[in-house]
Amino acid sequence: MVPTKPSDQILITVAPTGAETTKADCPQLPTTLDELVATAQECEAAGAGMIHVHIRDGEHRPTLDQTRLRDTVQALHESTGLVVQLSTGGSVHDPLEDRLKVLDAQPDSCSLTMGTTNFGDDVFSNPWPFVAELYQLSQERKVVPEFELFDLGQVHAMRRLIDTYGLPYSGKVHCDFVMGVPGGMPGTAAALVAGVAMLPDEVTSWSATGIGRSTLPVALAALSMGAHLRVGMEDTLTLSRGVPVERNAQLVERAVDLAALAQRTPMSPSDARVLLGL
Ligand code: KMH
Ligand code: ZN
Repeated sequence: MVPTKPSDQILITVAPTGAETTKADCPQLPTTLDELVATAQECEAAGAGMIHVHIRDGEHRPTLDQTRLRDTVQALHESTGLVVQLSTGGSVHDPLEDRLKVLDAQPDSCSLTMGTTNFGDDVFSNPWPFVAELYQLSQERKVVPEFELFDLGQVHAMRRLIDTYGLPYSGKVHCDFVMGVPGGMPGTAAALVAGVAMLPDEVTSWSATGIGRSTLPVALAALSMGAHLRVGMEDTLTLSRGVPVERNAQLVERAVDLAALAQRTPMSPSDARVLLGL
């Protein structure tokens, strides 16, 4: 089991947009490049060190368009210091070949989900050959993967991946528990404890995020175990029952406040780069 040694610093990752919420349902969701950049700047000022990015097209629909991805990485690098992580998960409708091409946009980091998960009424497809190809591509291209764990079996798959293909190019292994997706593991302290107990020894850092109503229970459980946090409108659209999130920075600010209670201070983007081996 990976020791959860207390650290006085915490990496807060913001996932501001996601691929599942429509602009029509949530007009405050940052879907244009200008909105994304403004959100990123505000979240960096509030304490975020990394941004997990999904982009949208001119109609606010999820896209993996290469030009838009490259422009987004460039704009975020020019206007913030944040570690830029592009989603390779995309939306549940994105073809695997388009998801592999995300690395062409040369992000600092990419998400890399460790297996297929029922995702509400849809299926988030991550067959083993795809996972293995994407991982080897991240090694070749020197992109730091963040291993996304939606279920306990995926912790074991990460073990298999590292045993088969070795460490990421950075030598660091950072993973993120994404909990409470209908079809994945529940967003509970018990599930998090079980997942952490299964982490390979090679893991050097881990974070957690809880979807919807599990956001706060997962954040509090993760903080109690010395973990890092991911927050953002990809994962939750309310601050409390009936109170919508108006700005992603509100969720970052809340994470900073919770971390302060645990006597942890937010990591700067440059410290985040050290943590991730960038
Ligand atoms: N949109 C979900 C189906 C990732 O970004 O890598 C997948 C997802 C995971 O959000
Ligand atoms: Zn995502």
